[in-house]
Amino acid sequence: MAFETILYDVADGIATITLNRADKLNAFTEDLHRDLAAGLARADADETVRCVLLTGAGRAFSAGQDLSERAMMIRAGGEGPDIGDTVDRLYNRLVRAIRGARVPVVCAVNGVAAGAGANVALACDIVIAGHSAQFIQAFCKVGLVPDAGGTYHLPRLIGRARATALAMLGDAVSAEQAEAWGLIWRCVDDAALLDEARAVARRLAEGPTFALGMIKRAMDASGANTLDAQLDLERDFQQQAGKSDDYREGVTAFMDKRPPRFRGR
Ligand code: T3D
Repeated sequence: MAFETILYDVADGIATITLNRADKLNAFTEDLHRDLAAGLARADADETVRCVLLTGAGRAFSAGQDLSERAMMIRAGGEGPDIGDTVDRLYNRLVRAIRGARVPVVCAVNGVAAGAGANVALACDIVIAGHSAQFIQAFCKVGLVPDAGGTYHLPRLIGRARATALAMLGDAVSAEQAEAWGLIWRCVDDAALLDEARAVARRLAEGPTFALGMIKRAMDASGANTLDAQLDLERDFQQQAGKSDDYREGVTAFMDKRPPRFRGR
């Protein structure tokens, strides 16, 4: 299947997905959702893919929902759009696809990330942003509530006080501030963003994919689990990881004093 609104490329075990509606700041339409969902599914089904790198074309990562589509529906009169339906069908599916992905998802935030654009970025496993990037919970400015997992991830990442103020005021957070608050992993020079993100993606793609997938699931489970439940989960995951080829390779490589060659199994 050819994509109209994303670029999709696989090299060195990394599937790079680029949101490609630069003239509209990569705002989300039904078409972009369709292509992104298909791109993520393709990467998940391709066993040669051991990391996904998500970024945007042009000067923005994503300005969130395409409001021109919504404006047309509102102007047409009637009840207006049922955006609960689109959140359910499109944004929730997208965030579930990122969190449920078999492999780590790295996000390179190349410019402004607003509304659902910000929260899609924050749903990724490792987020790296260029200095010029900004994170804006723009929803309140159009009378909406943060979606795409914002009310889940924001308080967990930066605490309730900051999360609530950002959601209620809609102020922009610079990439530097985002790094200082722990909203993202790292803020880097704009010119170095893609190289830095690719370097992280390459390390992950050469890593123990099976264990990395379980690390992802363990981190997600910890938000709702008790310590006892989390200890049990760690036992179960460790049991499975301990049976992997990569564990054997890791221990053997350590004893041989050489770097491991993980095959992702
Ligand atoms: O509806 C549902 O399904 C519910 C789901 C909701 C999820 C959401 O994401 S709600 C929040 C939607 N997003 C926003 O409210 C953000 C709107 N955009 C902005 O606030 C600003 O554009 C930015 C802060 C992102 C960037 O500002 P700036 O000054 O760098 O650029 P600009 O001049 O505002 O935008 C450049 C162009 O992109 C402009 O088009 P033009 O005039 O050059 O033809 C602008 O209209 C367009 N654009 C920007 N954001 C959107 C957009 N077009 C459609 N939808 C957008 N979200």
